[in-house]
Amino acid sequence: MDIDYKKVAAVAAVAYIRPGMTVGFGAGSTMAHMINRLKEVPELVAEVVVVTSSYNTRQLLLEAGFRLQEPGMMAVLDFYFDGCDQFDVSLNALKSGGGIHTKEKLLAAMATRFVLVADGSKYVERLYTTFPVVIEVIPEAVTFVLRRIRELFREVNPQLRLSNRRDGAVMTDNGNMLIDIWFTQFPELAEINPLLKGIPGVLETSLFYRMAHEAVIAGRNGVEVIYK
Ligand code: ABF
Repeated sequence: MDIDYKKVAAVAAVAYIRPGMTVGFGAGSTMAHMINRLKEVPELVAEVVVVTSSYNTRQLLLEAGFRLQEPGMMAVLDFYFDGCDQFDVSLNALKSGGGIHTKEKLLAAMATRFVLVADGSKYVERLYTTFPVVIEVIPEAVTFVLRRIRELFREVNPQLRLSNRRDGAVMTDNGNMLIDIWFTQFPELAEINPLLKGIPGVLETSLFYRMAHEAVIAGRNGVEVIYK
């Protein structure tokens, strides 16, 4: 029988949460596993305030009976948990799947502890270019941003394409567009976000550069916690 390592990691991550905490959750199936596990602990449902960047996760939290707080009312979270597509030994993470990385990155920045929760197969020595860096761009800026990216990254000549969210929607929750940047080799990771976010019209990228404090992963070796 195949073991769902996302679920194993999610169940382990729930152990961080205590009554009285304010906790943020991102999007994806790993977060759904965390919420399902939390539902089995009534005192946590009753005494943990939750925040999320994702409409789907919001629905799961409301159905589970949690008290939901709006991100705009918060400045600090005790924890922010989120899945990812891939992360490396410095806890740099690519979170390109949901198209909601702008809000996810906001909550991650608010958190005293930002914890990635994932199947161990997402943990790699160095990020692969099998995932794009996705940027959220205001619609008026798309053509300009495409041209500027080609100029800035001419040495590595990334492939660019307008993309959509996992649910097929073209516009983000914020009414903006998404551009996938496919590198054949990553430039210096530290330079990617400053270069991209320096382009007028770019809101945020799906590269979470050294933001996470730790990662809870599960695989054939059981559960491991990875620190930077
Ligand atoms: C979102 O969900 C994205 O950042 C990331 O791509 C995806 C991970 O989904 P899953 O937990 O289903 O693997 O957080």
